[in-house]
Amino acid sequence: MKKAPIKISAAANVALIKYWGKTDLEKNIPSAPSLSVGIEDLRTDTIISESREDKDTLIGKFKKSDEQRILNYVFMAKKLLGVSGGLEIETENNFPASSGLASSASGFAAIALGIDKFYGLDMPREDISRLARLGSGSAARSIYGGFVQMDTGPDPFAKPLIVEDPWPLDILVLVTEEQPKKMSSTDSMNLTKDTSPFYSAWLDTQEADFLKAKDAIEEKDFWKLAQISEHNCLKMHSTIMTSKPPHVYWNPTTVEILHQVQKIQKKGLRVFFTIDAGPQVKLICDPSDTQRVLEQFESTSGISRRIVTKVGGEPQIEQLA
Ligand code: 2P0
Repeated sequence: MKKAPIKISAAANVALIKYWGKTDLEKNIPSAPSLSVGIEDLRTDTIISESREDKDTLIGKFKKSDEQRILNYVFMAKKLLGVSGGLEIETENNFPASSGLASSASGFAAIALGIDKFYGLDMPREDISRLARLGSGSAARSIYGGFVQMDTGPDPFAKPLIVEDPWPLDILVLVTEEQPKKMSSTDSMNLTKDTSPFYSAWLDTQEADFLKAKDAIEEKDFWKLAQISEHNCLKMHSTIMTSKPPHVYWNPTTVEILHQVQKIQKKGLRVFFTIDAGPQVKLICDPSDTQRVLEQFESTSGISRRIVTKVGGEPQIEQLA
C-alpha cells in the first residue's frame, strides 16, 4: 500500500554556546557541549513521499555538493533504520541557504523527523536527534523548539532545556550578505581544530561557558546570558581567524553592527549579538526593547534584510492525505 506523504516544517537554531570542532568527523560528534535557541520564522519546509522510481530524488534549489550530501544522508539513514524504497524529497528554505543562517540544521532535522514519520517508526525524540546529528551536528538541536542543549559523548543527542515558565525573547536577524559563504562550517571547523593555536583554549573553556549560560537561562538573567553568549561567539570566531590559512567570516557590516550593539547596550537597551559561521548577525532582544533596537539599524548600510522573529521553532509534522 502506498504510504501517505509527510510534510515537515523545521526551524533553524542559533547557538549561544557554539558547537565548533568534532571528535568524529563521520558521526558529527561534537568536541564540546552547545546550547541554542530555535528561531521561529527561519524554516525549512520538506515533503517526503514515495518516489515513482526505486531511487531517491530531491526537488529544490541546491548546490551540487549539497545535493549529493543530502542524498548520501538519506541512503545512510534508510540503511541504518532498516527501511527501504525510493523517496521523493521536496524541500524549500524561507531564507538563503549556506550563508550562515543554519540551513543544514533545519534541513537535516526536517529529513530525520520526516523519515521517522513516513515509515511509522515512532522513534524516541533522542534517537531522532541522533539521526539528525548524522546529517549535521547542529541539526540535532532543531528537533525541538526553544532553548536546547547538546552534550558530548559517544553517541550524543540534544534535549530541551526545561525552564519553569517560558522566557519570551525576540530575535532580530540582520542579513549582510545574500550569497553562499565561501567556506563551509565543516571545512572551517576542521581547519581550526588542526591549525589554530587557540583551539585548545576554546575546548578548555567550553564546559564553564555552557554551565554559565544554563544558569543564566534558568535565572532569566538577560545580562548574564548576553555576556557569556557574546564572549563565546567572539571566542569561536577568534579560533577561526587564527587558523592557517586564516579565515574571516565577517564583512565590514558585521563589524559595524557589533559596534552599534555595544553603543546601544550602554544606553541600557537589552540586546546582545551572536554570529554563526557566516557574516550575518543575530540579535537577541528583550521584547520591550525590540522596536528601539530595530530603529537603530534602520539606516545602517549593508544590511540587505531585517527579519524580526522570536525564540520558538517547534517542528511541525503533518501527514498529508
Ligand atoms: C553551532 N555552527 O553551534 C555552530 C556555531 C556554526 C557556528 O554548528 O559539520 O552545519 O554539518 O556538523 O552543524 C554549523 O555547523 O556543521 C554549526 P556539521 P554544522 O550552531
